[in-house]
Amino acid sequence: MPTVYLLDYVAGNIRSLANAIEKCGYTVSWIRSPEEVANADKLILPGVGHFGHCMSQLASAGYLPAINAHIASGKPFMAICVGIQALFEGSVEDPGVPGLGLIKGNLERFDDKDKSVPHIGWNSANSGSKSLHDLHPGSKYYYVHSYMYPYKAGELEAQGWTVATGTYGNETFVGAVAKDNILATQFHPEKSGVAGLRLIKSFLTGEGVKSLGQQLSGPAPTGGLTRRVIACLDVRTNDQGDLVVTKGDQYDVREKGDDRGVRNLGKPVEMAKKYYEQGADEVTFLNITSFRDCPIADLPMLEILRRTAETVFVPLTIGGGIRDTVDTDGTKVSALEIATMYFKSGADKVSIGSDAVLAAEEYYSLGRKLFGNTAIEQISRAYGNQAVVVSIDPKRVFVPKQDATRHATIRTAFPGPKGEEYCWYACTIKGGRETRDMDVVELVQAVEAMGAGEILLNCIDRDGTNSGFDLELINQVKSSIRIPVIASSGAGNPGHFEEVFQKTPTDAALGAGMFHRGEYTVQQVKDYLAEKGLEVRQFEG
Ligand code: 1PR
Repeated sequence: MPTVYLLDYVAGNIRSLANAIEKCGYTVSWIRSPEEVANADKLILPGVGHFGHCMSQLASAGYLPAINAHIASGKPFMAICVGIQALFEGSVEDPGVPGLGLIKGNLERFDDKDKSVPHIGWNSANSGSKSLHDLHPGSKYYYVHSYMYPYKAGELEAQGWTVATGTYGNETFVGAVAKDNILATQFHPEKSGVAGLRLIKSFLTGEGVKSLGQQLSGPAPTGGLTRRVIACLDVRTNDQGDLVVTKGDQYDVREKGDDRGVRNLGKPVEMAKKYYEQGADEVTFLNITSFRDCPIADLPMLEILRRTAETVFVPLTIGGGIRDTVDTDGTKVSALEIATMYFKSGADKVSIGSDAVLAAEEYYSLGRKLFGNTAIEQISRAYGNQAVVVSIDPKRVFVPKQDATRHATIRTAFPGPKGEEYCWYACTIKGGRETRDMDVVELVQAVEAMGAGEILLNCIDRDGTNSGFDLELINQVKSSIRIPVIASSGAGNPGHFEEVFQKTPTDAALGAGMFHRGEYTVQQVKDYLAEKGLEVRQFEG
């Protein structure tokens, strides 16, 4: 099999890229020193995290002259995500740190006045009438970034680049560029399903370069960011010791009969693949009992992730047990080390639950000061804030008057048992077993300050009820922060997805039980949303 060389210079999920390359019929060889770059024919520069971190890692390890020499030799070169950013002169993310300067210009941050930042999800890479490798203007690609190069018609073209763009809110940005032997994408082709694999293959075979200038086929071009539909698998060990997908009713995952066994809805790897093939935009695994076990001992979970990443080419999130802990042999293990194990096994994001609440309590008790020592800060510093999700398990608390509590209340359209017209949402830990004196607004604002990139907003009252998402909760949280929110809990039919996208500004919506029980497929939800005029990614087989 022909070989592709991948630069192994940063932490992050590069396993998925290797899996995607192998899926295209190539072997991956890792480059671990600048001297080895000269051996490479086809070279790929993956990128995660900060622009400055990426450039300083490359510079201090002595890679920059070797990369420049590879590009100048005319051998194929591909750069991904922060990799494309490295081609520019610099970035406002880390002013003063120079890029490679192959493209004139400096990266800017998305404006978050009217939209969530980071920009996370499936968006276009539209090269107009020009063919850029095998990009299709009607396909969608997975982006996750806060910084971008704003597109100005004709500017990069005048430097000889073919450009594909995406649009987010009222900003049009550079999604991909190509020139001679160089292809660079702001999106992650290895996480962009079949459309992304097609692009990787086109780069590897060189056919894409030949097709430059040809007329394109495929779906017609459409608008910007799509509505993300996520399938979530709650995973735990059952009484027989097997890791199974389960699903609770208001977090109770045991059967209602006498034996009260753990509800077993299937095998995690197979179910994740099924949802990928139905068109899920992301798959999330929540290891729901790892708060009480040491996740280091949870090697089967790592194996599940590894096997899933071999066949599922959309983003994978893993949650459960991400906190500083002590291994079974007494060794201290940091949350960052646990997250690293997950990233190396194929996770793109980690999701933190209980530990985030405890960290937020400390943040407020210390007068809203941060010392860089929380799991959220450490993981986002190393892997970028887009890699850190905070999963929240709130419960409604009714109060008779708006000022009956110090917490952030809302007037509810669904009064409480004693006719209470106000409520607030209390945060819980340990899978809802313990309620804390902290409301959701306090929590999301604290974790946003710590560097979390996204909120997974569950709701214990709605979980497993099939009664629809808690729109009041979602609106309250969305109005408190700038980072994206995934609405979760209560989805029972495709109409609930339409409702949450129409009646709240949520960035994504997640379903579990209705998919696991086979009542609806992800495809049916997306078809329904498309019928109602909402932009979705159409699955390409
Ligand atoms: O606290 O960092 O160890 O993380 C534990 C994680 O496990 C948290 O993300 C927490 O939400 C989750 N978790 C803990 N216990 C349960 C449980 O169900 N007993 N599951 C649990 C949370 C919520 C969603 C669910 C949606 C949609 N499950 O994942 O999929 O509510 O369900 P639906 O569409 O069927 O209504 P830590």
